[in-house]
Amino acid sequence: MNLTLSRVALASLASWVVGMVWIPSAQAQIKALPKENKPRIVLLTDIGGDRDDEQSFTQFMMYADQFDIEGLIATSIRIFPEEKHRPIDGDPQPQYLVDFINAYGEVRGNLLKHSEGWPEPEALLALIRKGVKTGRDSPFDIRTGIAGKESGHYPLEELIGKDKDTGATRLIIEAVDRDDPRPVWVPVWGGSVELAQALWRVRNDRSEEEVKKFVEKLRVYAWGHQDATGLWIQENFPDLFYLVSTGGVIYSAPPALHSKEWLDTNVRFNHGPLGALCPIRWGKLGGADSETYLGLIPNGLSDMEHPDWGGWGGRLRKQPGSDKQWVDIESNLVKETLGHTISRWASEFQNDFEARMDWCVKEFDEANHPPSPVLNGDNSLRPIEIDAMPGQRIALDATGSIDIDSNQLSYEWRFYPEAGTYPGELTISKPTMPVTGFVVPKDASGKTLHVLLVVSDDGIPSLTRYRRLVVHCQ
Ligand SMILES: [Ca+2]
Ligand SMILES: [Ca+2]
Repeated sequence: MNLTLSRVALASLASWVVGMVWIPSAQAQIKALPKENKPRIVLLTDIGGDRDDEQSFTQFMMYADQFDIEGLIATSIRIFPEEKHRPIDGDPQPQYLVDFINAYGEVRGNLLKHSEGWPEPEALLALIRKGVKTGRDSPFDIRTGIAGKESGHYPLEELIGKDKDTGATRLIIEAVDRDDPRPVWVPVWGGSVELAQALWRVRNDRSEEEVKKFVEKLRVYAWGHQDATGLWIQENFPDLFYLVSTGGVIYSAPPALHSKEWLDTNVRFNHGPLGALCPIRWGKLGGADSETYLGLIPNGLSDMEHPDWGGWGGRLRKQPGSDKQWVDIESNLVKETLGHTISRWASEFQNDFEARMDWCVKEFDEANHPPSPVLNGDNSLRPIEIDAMPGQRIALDATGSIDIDSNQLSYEWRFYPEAGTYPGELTISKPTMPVTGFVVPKDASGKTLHVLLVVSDDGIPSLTRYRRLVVHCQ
């Protein structure tokens, strides 16, 4: 018997139980991402209040194989009038995280039939921390970060300071201090007091140089300013890479993509215990907080070190006067309205979510998996940046792109003007052929052109992956 045969024989054996540990027999199909491609994440969520956090967390867990999750922090709840039936008083609700991760633990064995790298539920449970109650309730201006007179917010000095450390703030500091060159992303779905206290502590205890080093390793993507600490952080740590959006993931997408019916069909029913926990929120899928991590999914489209390049997490612009603080964009180039920079990709990231929910319950052969595009011979996910002269012809070649399910692939080369600086048109000669090219416009000197390769399969649902070519015109 040769090695291949013996592997097949092994894979065909039924699952077995060793002691109390369940070992799935099926072999993982999609290889684990290399560590350097996985973003490190410490999540701050006010889960248990507005139900969209539960929706966003369901989707977040579907990418647990793509991320290195290093912290899950339950933060203070804002009490919504619509959720008055929930017996909560603003105290953080880590139990929600526990429940979702336990449900994830029940489907993890099936997820491993589709890809490698799904973390053990026990490891995730160990990362849960409870933040502090901050007295968040309405009204609060999420854009300006200024609390209304009746906000009920505790004053800043009651939230951060020398005796305000918690397990949550210590976890943030430990994650950033860890000997790992990758930055730590902190998606903020509610208030940011735990992050503020971690920064306060580091600034209090360390030298200026050490604080600088700490801040350089942090990346924050906050859905609005939801307590008084967001502004405090921005004012006190102007060099901190800090994104604020209030876009709403799919508010402006076709309703069919975020209706109750979509959610019931693709997530809530017949997709296992994790999907079953996902609630309906205001009659549909809200999930606005998801924009804080959708751009971190390694799909070849976004590079979150460049929030103005655009991707599933939206496209942002620098706050006037700052190099590190970013806000929502409204571009007049293509009538991008608030939220459109995200919703333009909605059919693609919703299909992706749908396929991954299938992974919770289906065999590999019964579900779809994304294609792997190759750009000019490069099969990494990285953007390719080149220098070129005006008038120069640039070859575009997607040869070698594959689909693990052997689906038929379709190709689109797409000029992405909003992401670059060239205001004119760019003609790509055969935009749906795998091999084509374009000529750098004569008047593009000093400008930047972004060209996307968009590769979709014909599986159910159709899945899409991307590559990005950035041309710096000399
Ligand atoms: Ca939230
Ligand atoms: Ca496929």
